[in-house]
Amino acid sequence: MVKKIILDCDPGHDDAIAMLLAHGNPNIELLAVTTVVGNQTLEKVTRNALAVARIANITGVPFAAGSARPLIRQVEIAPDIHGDSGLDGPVLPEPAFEVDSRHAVDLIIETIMSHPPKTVTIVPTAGLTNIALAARLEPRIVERVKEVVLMGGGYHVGNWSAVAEFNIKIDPEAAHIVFNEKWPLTMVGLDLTHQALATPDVVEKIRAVGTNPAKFVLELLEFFGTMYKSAQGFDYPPVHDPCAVAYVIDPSVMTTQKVPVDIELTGTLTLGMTVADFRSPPPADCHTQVAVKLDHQRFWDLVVDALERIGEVKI
Ligand code: PIR
Ligand code: CA
Repeated sequence: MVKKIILDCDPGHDDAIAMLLAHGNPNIELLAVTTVVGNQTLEKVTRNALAVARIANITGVPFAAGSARPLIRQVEIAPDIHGDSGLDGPVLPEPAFEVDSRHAVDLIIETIMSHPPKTVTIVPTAGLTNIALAARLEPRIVERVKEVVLMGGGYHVGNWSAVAEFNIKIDPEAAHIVFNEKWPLTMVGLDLTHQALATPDVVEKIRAVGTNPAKFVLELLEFFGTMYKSAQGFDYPPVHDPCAVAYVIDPSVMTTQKVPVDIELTGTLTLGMTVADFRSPPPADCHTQVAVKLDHQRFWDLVVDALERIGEVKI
């Protein structure tokens, strides 16, 4: 069955690969791409999203810019990992089309409300500002969406503090809203995405595809790998965001566990922590689950398959 998704992102190297996976996989219909401040400023990540659209020949999908700052906190960006442009490494083409005139939050709401109930999945791969605002502006979306599958958080380690992950930590109040609404929510956190390493065998498979979009991915991975090595000591970079898309394509690519998750808003050491309660059994009304174990081979096969289907795109 084809899954309809809205991708809310901050490209971002791994966000760009998430876009390519969503576009190239035949079981995904990309309804909209929305952007939010995160890895870089809203202006930069939006420009990057349009550049990726051109590289992969994504047409006929509305792209809209959203929140330029978090709900309460000051803007925090991640140039140490994503560079000054937010997508350093490859040379980016000029966008082939313009952003939609609507605000991302309006586009998210209109997209969900104009489709039948329980048919649209929201896939956030960035801070949750837009999604929180959408839930507050049009509360009926909470009942209406099929599910929320997000990259963010982690029940074991952080990457923006000892215990907090970037996408949650940059707008913890928005994350609190999103995790506490009663929609089915899957947290694809660092516990899972740190298994999605772009190992040398993966890089070789992508190289073998031999197209321009595949070359773009190689250039992204090369920059991302170098930065991840110097900033966080990883031998190979973890490619977070496409994991959330992969779960929507085929949930059996990872194992999950049903547990309540809430967001820490007042801890002095733990602000933005995704506190997961692994006590058994989970409460009957538990609407959240966390991703636990990735099938590395099948995950990367999905990415390579998407690139093969996208094929050559001449710019
Ligand atoms: C990745 C990100 C931010 C900071 C670092 N150090 C690494 C971005 C990725 O785009 C992903 O969505 C998430 N935030 C991982 O924390
Ligand atoms: Ca991201």
